[in-house]
Amino acid sequence: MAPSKSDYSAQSISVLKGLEGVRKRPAMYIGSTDTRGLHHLVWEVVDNAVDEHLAGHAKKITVRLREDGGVEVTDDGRGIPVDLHPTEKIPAVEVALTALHAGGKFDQQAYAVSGGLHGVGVSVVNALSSRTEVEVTRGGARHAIAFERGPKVDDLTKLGTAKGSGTLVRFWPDAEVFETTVLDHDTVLQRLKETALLNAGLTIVLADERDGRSVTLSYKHGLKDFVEELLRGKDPLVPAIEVHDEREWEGHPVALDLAFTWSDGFHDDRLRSYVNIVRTADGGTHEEGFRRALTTTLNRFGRDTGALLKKDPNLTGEDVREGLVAVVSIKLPDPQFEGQTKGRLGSTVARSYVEQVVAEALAVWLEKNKAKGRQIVKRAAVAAKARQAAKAARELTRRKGLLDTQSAGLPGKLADCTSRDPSETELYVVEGDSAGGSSKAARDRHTQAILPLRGKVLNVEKAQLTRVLENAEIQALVKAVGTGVGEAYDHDRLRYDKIILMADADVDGGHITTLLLTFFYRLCPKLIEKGHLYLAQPPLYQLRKGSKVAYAMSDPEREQLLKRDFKGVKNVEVQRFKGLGEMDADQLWATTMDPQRRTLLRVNIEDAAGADELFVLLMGNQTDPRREWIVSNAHFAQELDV
Ligand code: 0RA
Repeated sequence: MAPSKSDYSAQSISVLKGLEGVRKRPAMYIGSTDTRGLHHLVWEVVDNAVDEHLAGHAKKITVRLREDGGVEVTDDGRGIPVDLHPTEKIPAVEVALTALHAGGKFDQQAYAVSGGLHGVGVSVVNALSSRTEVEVTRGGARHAIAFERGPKVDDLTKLGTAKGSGTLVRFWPDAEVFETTVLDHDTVLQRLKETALLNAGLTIVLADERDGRSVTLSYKHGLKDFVEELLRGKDPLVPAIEVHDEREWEGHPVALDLAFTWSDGFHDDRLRSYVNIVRTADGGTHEEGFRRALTTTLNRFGRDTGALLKKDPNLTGEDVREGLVAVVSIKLPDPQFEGQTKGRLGSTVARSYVEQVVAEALAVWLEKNKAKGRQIVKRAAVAAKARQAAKAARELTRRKGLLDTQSAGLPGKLADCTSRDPSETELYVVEGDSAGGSSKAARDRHTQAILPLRGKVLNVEKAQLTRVLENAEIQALVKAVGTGVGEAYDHDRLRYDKIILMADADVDGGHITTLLLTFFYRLCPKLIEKGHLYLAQPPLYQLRKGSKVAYAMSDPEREQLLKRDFKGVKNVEVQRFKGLGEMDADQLWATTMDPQRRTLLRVNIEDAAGADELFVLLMGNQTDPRREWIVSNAHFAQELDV
């Protein structure tokens, strides 16, 4: 039978007063009583089991979400001690469940490096649960004890003999406390996955008995696997660089686990940081140390090896973080958290420690991987240039209130179409005056407008968007399109359904297309996002025998046509078009402009990450013909038969 309250010693009464306090002000202990606070209970119990893993014992943790709303967390660690607590004279497991911050587990010195310092304690979970049951297997026997809303309701009893060791905590979050007691599968899964990734060799099972879903999470390579996850299928520039360190720093036992690389797949950074296995969503001193080390070490390496030229400015933190994917996990005793959600590490020891260790390790890695290192530095330098150009272009747009179309009429060079229904119209942006001439002759003048741009004028240095905007050709383009650019962009003013860039399939044509795409991407990305920007696909070859004519976009296609459509035919006349200007109006119509027969590539920004990749690519020393980079960026330009 459960003892009545009067059975408790004076000490125990004060202990229970503590738990009453938790019930009165739950938010002080778990942040809130909404769904976040609810999930906090699970993290608390799981973190205790993870600590047992970090102490070198538990290998497997099972989290069961029960049909009746309860949660069960099992580990195969040593088991919470069941012997009598020396001063309290009650079983240690009872102390752990009823005393706020009780027991040796929470002794900072003993668990300095193995985490476990963050928790508010499993007693808080007990206080906020309608019922909590704990089963401990230890010393050849299985024991059980139970609590309700804090106080013990069943004394510790031996259930029988049992092999092995471990702890089971089963609790039912209290509906009197929480706004909701329904746990979210995905939220739990994500957190457990993160925990498994940070603890190589630990197996975590999530068994959701409410719908039968069961997931086993186990990662061999830990942080390397984590970086792999964060890459989400994008290729890394180099295999993840790993750093593992454990030492005494300014009198504190500290440890660092780190894995990082870069990817062209995106242009923000994907940096995750942790302190004692707890996520620091707002960063803090450990992240600062890491970033400083990256910036100073890469700048030094860049200067020493000439990857950074004399005229290049130093790389900034932002530059070296472009495309960075990193997981920083540190352990230190008594970490100080700051900010409203306590998501930022404030402890200053972490900054100098991480900076020092990363700077050393990265310098060693760079020494061994010089070519890759230069590539990393060069990439950051490109990012810097792109950023400067974009900033300058934005400022210019703002300064001039530039290019909002109300201010001026249509450009003189525009051969507009007669239709005023923007849903059926197309604007061909054509490089060169001669191509402009043949396309004007070829077009369907009801729906197709032609704007010739003079290539030479346009062929300005790529990274200089500012100069592009001052360019008369580009200003004509903006006026024809109608939307304005930058902050003045107004999608409803778009004058054509399709803006089609038509350039020669050679290096110069590629340059111009690259420039125009960069321009659209930076100054009217909406137009791309909404699917209005296209690339025409003029052919490279015409094959003819008598009245039989075929066109090929590439050398392989030409060979294929010769083998298939002209099989056995002698003396096929093969004409290579050096540029659009070499095609007559009929040829241009048949191959590139007739909506029934042409192929257009729709410029398609699938997601922001892909766009960033494109931008870096465009801003780099990318000089290949358009066709080549489109092929290698298939997610950007999608083939479409229109
Ligand atoms: C205190 C001391 C020892 C283990 C634990 C607590 C412990 C706590 C939890 C919570 C969930 N699972 C757990 N497993 C172990 C060490 C006792 C010893 O020296 O054997």
